[in-house]
Amino acid sequence: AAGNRAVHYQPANLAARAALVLRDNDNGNLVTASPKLYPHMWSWDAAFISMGLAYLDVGRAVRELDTLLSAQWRDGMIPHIVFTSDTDYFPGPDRWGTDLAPQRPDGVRTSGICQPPVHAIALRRILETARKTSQADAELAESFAERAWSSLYRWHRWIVRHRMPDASGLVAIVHGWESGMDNSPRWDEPYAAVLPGADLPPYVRLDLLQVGDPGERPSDDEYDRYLWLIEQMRRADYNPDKVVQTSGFLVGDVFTTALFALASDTLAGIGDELGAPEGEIAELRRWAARARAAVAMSCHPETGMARDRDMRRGRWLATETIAGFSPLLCGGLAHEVEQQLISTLDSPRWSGHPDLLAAVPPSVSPESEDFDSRRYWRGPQWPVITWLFGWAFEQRGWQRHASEFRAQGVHLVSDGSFGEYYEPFTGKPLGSTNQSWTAAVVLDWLC
Ligand code: 9WN
Repeated sequence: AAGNRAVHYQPANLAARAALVLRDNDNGNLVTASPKLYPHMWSWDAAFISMGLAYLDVGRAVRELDTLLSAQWRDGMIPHIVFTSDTDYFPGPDRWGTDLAPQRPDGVRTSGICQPPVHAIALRRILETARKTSQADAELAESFAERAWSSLYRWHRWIVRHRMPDASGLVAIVHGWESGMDNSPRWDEPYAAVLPGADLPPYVRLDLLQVGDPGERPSDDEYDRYLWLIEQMRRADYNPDKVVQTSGFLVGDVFTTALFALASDTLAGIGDELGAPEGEIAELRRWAARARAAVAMSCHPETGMARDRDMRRGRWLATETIAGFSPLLCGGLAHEVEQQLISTLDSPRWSGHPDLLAAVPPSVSPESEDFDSRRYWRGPQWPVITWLFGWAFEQRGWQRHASEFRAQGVHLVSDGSFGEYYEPFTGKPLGSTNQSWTAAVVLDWLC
């Protein structure tokens, strides 16, 4: 049925199929991000996946986050990939070469960068789900939360200590992969300044063997830059401060900053319930306030859209992408400015575009000259991103908007293929099918 828009699953059947995707991708202690393209655990995928697993088995959801946290680096960083023994993904652990980094975790191989900090959001969701099912589930989730809280606090503290290097207050990333939106036009300008050295060791891309059309993935030129940045980090021994000093790519990521604000407040709230140390809870709230202010400060004076910042060159990056709506995730704007941003999101330039199959925001506006309807983060719609905005809207009391996003998100995925991302006009699933985080958000939408 994959990709056949004539097929349309009813909610109960769609949820059942989503559960099967998670079961099929489960290797016992981790659910791989997808069956073939991504045969390992990814950090922010794992957060969404655990939230989906909670609807099936709270113990299994907890095990997923336990697996991720057992790969946390000694300094607090949660790495972006936890590797299984599968060798079909490139770059694998040998190419990352993190085995020599002094802060690496014992007994598991990981990449050497991170991804957006959405884990506290997943923990909140797991607690809510577990409390609705049974007393035993609630106790299981709560005892996990007690165990995990300080690990998540250390993760947020790592971001503050090592990734807020300038006065903008934005969270810095040292690789486009850290944003989770790898080849977004957001990064075109900073990547143009990354010039791969002649001593970049040769490599063979494996991702192109898994997708039918290379036009759905980043280009070779982009991959050279991705690999060159890894080379630079290896040479800095993955020392976090040295990496920030030496990386050819250092960008204040406004979307990650908004998620950091949202997740820090969420973690503080969980901390209140658990009786976590008051000083640490207060710190989380201060970090959230600072990040929220940084997101608001980044907004373009005319369009109101939030901007990333090239920290190497001290320049705002005003490309028109979904990240421009970051302030809606975490708040912090004056009421009228926020209303204007919501109108832009709903307008024909974005979710209200008349040609969209489902009225959820694409990764890049179809009206932008950067838009490419099939290429990864340069135009397609990503169900997880819709989920994030919907969840944030619910927290902010915008129930109507949240349920519209949920209904339209379900419409997008109702073909039952669980695409990684979707062509916005036809709804064709692109990249991988049976992508775990897509299945997870579907469970959250429907259960
Ligand atoms: C690189 C796993 C990950 C997601 C990212 C998505 C993609 C990897 C890749 O897949 O990135 O990290 O090889 O393309 O961009 O958001 O976490 O699903």
